Amino acid sequence: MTTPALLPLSGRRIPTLSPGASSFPHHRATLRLSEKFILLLILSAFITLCFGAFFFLPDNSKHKRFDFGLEDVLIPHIETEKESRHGSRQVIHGVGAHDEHRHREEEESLRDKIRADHERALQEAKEKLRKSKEELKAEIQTAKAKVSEDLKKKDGPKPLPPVPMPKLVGVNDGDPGDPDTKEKRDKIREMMKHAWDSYRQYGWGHNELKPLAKKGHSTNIFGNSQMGATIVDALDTLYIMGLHDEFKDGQEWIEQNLDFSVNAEVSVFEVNIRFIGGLLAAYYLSGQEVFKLKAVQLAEKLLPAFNTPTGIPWAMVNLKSGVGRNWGWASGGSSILAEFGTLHMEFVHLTYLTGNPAYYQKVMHIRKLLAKMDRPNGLYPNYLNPRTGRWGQHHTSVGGLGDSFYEYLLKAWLMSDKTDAEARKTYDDAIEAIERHLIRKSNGGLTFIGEWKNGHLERKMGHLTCFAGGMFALGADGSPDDKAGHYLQLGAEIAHTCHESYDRTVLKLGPEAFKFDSGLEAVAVRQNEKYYILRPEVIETYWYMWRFTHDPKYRQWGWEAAQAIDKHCRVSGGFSGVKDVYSSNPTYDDVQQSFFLAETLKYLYLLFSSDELLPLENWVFNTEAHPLPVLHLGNITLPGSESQR
Ligand code: DMJ
Repeated sequence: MTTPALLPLSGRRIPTLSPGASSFPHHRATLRLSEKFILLLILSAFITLCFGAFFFLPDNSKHKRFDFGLEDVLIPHIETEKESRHGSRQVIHGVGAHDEHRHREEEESLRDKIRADHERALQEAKEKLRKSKEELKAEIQTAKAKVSEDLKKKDGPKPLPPVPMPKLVGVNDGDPGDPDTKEKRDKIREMMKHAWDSYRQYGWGHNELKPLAKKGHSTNIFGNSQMGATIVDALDTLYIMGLHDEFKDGQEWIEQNLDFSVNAEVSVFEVNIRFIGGLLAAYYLSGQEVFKLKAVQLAEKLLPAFNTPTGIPWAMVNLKSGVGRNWGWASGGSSILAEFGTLHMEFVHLTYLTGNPAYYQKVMHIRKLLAKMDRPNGLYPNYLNPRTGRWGQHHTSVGGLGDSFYEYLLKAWLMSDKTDAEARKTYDDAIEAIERHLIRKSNGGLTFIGEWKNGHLERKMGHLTCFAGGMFALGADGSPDDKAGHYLQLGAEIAHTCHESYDRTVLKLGPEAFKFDSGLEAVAVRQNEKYYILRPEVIETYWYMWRFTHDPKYRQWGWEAAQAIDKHCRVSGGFSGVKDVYSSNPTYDDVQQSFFLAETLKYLYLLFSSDELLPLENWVFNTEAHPLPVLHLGNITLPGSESQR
């Protein structure tokens, strides 16, 4: 197994992997499929060779072909060649010394070509031999799926069917009214301008920006692609802030440059939440068709990731070949709960917009499979093996690796206009188990959510986990046994704890993870947990709490965070993460994360806007803060849903 180099990216920990590393046992019996595949390859190499020999080997055969009466086809070609070389129409009769020399050269180059073809075929066969059984299987499955897809597409891409646009309420200015709040909101818009303009100037088209080096940046979640992640992620924030020129600029780039036929291995989860979510939100807000089309084109490229024995998707997929695989560090090559469990919102919208049942069916299949599985203590482990359908290590987290799975259960219910009762029930049951096993109060009275590891509770909470305060508040209404007040209170307690994690630092910015152990409360202990990378979760919770309570402290806390970001993370080339929030002289990590524009600045802007802007009764924010409208499906049946079959 490879050792993960854990990079602080988004919700997930992304390792550096040695490609092809596999812990798969190569038993004789299990190799049958790949043996067949290899035999097939060798056979095809041999056929290529014969084919080459037949067509390219040399003069005798050519002369014979003249005798067979193909002159009509070939001679005019030779004449034309002659004509162009010598400027006269001569037919070749007889072979002079010069011609003989030329023939020998041609023969020589044909032989070289055949040799090269042969070597290439052998090389390909060798490469196949190096692949694991799992990779070969995935390739075969993908190739099969591609053939059937191509057959279906024979008569070209079909235009998307027109569907009724969901009711779009609250796409307005959201003027907060009072001048002080308005001033704060203007400041947030100015920060967005600075982040965008810097990216526009130094990183345009790259996924992200290095604000100190003033050049483009990309992480391995986007493979080696240049897919303009920041543009796509930022679009809806630009739109709601009224930055229309910037929005247009982004739209133009997308129209002209965003191409998914790239040989890049990307994270299915990240591409879904940032790109598909971002494009869908931009489509709904602006009504521009291009965003919908691009979202659908991209979604098609993700579908091969679901070609696994269980239908639980791979974590990564190559956009060109469709070959998928998992991170080696993820409990023996498992898929990750927060990744395969964070597709539902976008995929339901894709089926709604395209009429293609595949998206809906894929995510419902995941839900059904999970429903059938045993859960230790009612908890969902973070890892699931897509080959065996069994849980990996029994680690449970409401932070990284688990977080947005729970979020999407609740949001599936909200997005269905509260008709998806199954999603709501699954959410309620999961939260009940989380409360019982993971939520505790520290000696100092701070409520925290720990992590379940190796049979005990680790008293540590991640910055990522802080989103849960907002989730509890959002789920309060509709909770069983009339526990709405309880969940709103729980949301408030988590918001308070997370604010403490900011307040107990020098920079007034929160660390990546903080402990509740041996007298230490809400502070990071390990050096590699002291960084802040422009993450949104704490501000996200302030915003939800503000919407549900209108307690002014949430605006105050949000403003403290905004000021701290502007003071400590702003540089001339954009905004950067910092490596130690407990140091008065921190160093920068030199990355302007795309989620800073998609989420952190959007939540801040909404915090200082009126509730009329994107009301929560009509919009559900995906985990990357891209707003998607509630689908009033009461009288619409999604293709592929139970009632259709
Ligand atoms: C974002 O990409 C999403 O919010 C994701 O769900 C987890 N975290 C990052 C930002 O921290």
